[in-house]
Amino acid sequence: MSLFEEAKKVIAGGVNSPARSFGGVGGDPVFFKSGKGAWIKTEDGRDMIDYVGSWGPLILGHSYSPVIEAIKEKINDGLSFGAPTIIETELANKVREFIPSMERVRMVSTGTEATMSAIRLARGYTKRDIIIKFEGCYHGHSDSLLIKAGSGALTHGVPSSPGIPKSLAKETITLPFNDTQRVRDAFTLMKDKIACVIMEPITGNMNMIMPIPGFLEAIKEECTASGAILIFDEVMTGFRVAKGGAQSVFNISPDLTTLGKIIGGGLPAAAFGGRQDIMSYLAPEGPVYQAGTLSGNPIAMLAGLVTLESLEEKDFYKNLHNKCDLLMTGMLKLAKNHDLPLEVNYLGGMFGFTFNKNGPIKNYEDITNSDINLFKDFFHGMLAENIYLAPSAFEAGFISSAHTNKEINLTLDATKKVFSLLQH
Ligand code: KE4
Repeated sequence: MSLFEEAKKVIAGGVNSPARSFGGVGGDPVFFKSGKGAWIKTEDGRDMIDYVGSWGPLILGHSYSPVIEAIKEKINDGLSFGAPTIIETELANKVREFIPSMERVRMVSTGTEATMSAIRLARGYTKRDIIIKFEGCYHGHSDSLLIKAGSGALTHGVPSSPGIPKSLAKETITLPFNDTQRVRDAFTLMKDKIACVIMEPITGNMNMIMPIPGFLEAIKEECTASGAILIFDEVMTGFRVAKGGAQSVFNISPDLTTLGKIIGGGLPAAAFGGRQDIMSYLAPEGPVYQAGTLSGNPIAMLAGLVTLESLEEKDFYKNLHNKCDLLMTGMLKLAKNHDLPLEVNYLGGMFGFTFNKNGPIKNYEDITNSDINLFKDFFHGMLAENIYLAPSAFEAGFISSAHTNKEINLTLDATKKVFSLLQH
C-alpha cells in the first residue's frame, strides 16, 4: 500500500491541506522526509531541488542552521506559556522596522487567522459589513474570504466552497483583479457601506500577477475617500518580494497588513497589524475580540526573529532577485527555442510561470484560460528530473538564498530536456 493510500485511511483526503494533494496536476503527492538548503529528500530516497519551500516560509532554505541552533537551545526553556514573553515584543519590533505601516502588531498562528481577524477588525472599526476581494485571490479559508478564492480552492475548481451561509457570502463582493474601473464603480455604488478591501498586492494564488500601473493607487484613493480600510494581504509577498514587502515596492501604505509564512521561519506564526487607531479597537484595548492559545508562541517567534535578522544581510534581496532572473530568463530562452508559449513574472524570491498563447496573464480569467494541461505535463516532466515545482498552475514558486548557480543550472538542464519532450 502506498504512503498516500495509508494516509487516506486516516487523514481526510490523505493530506492536511488540499494544496498538497496534487489535485491540480494529477497523480499522488510526493512524501518528503528531510530538507537541507535548496534540496529535499523524498521518503523513497530521491533528492529534489525545491521551489515550493513549504509554500513560501523557507526563504533561507531548509534547516537553516542559525534558526535550527537558536530553537534547539531555546526549546529547553519550555515550549509555550500562554503568557507574554519578551521574544514576542522583539519580533513585533523587527516586523515594524521592516514594515513601518504596521504601527501595532498582533501575532496569530496562521495566515487564515490573520486575514479573518483583520476583516473582523475592519468591520468592527467601520461598523460596516461589506468587504471587497478580487477573483482568484486567496486569503485563507475563513468563510467571508473563501469566495472565488485562488490556491487550492481554485485548483479544485471550487471557487466558492459549500458550507458558507448565503447571508454571509452576500457581504463579500468579488471584482476582477487589475480592473480599476470596476473598483471605482463598486465604490460609487456602495461607498459608505464598504468596510474594507482585502487584496494580494501581487497575487500568488492565481499564479503570480503584478498590479497594472494605477490599480493599487486607485484602490487606496477610493478607500481613503470613503473611510473603507485597505488591507494588503502580504502573507506571501511579505519579506518575499522585498524586505518591506510589496507595499515597499509600490510605496503604498495600507491601513492594515497581514503576514504569515516567512514571519515564522517555517514554524506556525502569522500576524496582522497597521494603523494604531484601528488596532486600538482590538481586545483587550477595544471591543473587537480576537484570541489564540498559541499566538506568539516563543519558539515560533524565535524562528521568525532569527529569519528576519538574516534577511538584513547586505544585498540579500538583490542577490535573491538575480537568482530568480537567471532562472526565469533561462527558461524563457529555452521556451523560445522550443516554440512554447511560456510567460513569466518574478520579483525578489517569488516567481510564476504559465503557458499562455495570449501573452502575460493579468487576472483570473487569463490564468483559467491558460494551457493548464501543458503546465501539468511540464510539472510531471520536471518532477521526473527531481525538480519540485508547486503542484498547480495557480500557485507561485519560491527561490531561497540557499539556491546557487548549481541548482539553477541543473534546473535549466532539466527544463531543456522536458521542453524538448513537450515540443513533439
Ligand atoms: P495559511 O492559513 O495557509 O497560513 O495562510 C493563508 C493565506 C493567506 N493569504 C495568502 C496570500 C496566502 O497565500 C495564504 C496561503 N497560501 C497557500 C499557498 N498558495 C498555502 C498553501 C496551503 O493552503 O496549503
